[in-house]
Amino acid sequence: MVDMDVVRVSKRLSKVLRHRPETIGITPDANGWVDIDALLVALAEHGLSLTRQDLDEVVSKNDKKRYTIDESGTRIRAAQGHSIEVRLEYPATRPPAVLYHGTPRRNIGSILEHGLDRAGRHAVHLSADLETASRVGARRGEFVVFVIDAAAMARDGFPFHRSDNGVWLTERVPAAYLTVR
Ligand code: HQG
Repeated sequence: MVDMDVVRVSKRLSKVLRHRPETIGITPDANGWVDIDALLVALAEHGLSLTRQDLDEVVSKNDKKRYTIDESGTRIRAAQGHSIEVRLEYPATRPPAVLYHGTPRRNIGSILEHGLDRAGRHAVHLSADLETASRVGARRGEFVVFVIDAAAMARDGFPFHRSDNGVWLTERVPAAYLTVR
């Protein structure tokens, strides 16, 4: 597959596995998994014909490793980023002392006042390194990076989870644990 198609297919997968599975008539299970054979049939019925090999290529070439195929090789899900209700069931994991979150500059005031909330996704997404957080922020233009005192949050009992693709997830970040970098 050419790179452009890999990106195009990935965007479609993101839509159906994270946000709108009903657009191709599939229903992920409670943990977000979808049977791969059924997914390929549903995609083909909705205008995207793909072989299993194509799918494996999209998954392995994906720049952020957005999709996970289970150990049996029969099911796929998005590693994070869902807006559909999902239980990802990553184990609670002790975070690094500091985590980062990049966001458009216009959000500063609101975030300093209210903290970070999930905003429609199933969790707040945090990055272990500044570069990744900057890239996330830069998607929407001028941005700032918040530094999160994850050690203090963990100490205060906030659970953290690390997704299969290395994104740190937590339910919310109260303003007290945030500073602008
Ligand atoms: C903001 C992409 C005002 C928050 C990225 C963010 C990431 C607030 C936006 C992944 C707020 C939600 C997730 C508050 C949060 N006031 N704004 N109180 N609390 N926000 O896209 O973290 O390519 O749902 O700062 O690379 O930007 O899709 O989250 O700007 O990894 O795989 O509300 O999505 O990955 O936006 O991005 P998003 P995000 P993919």
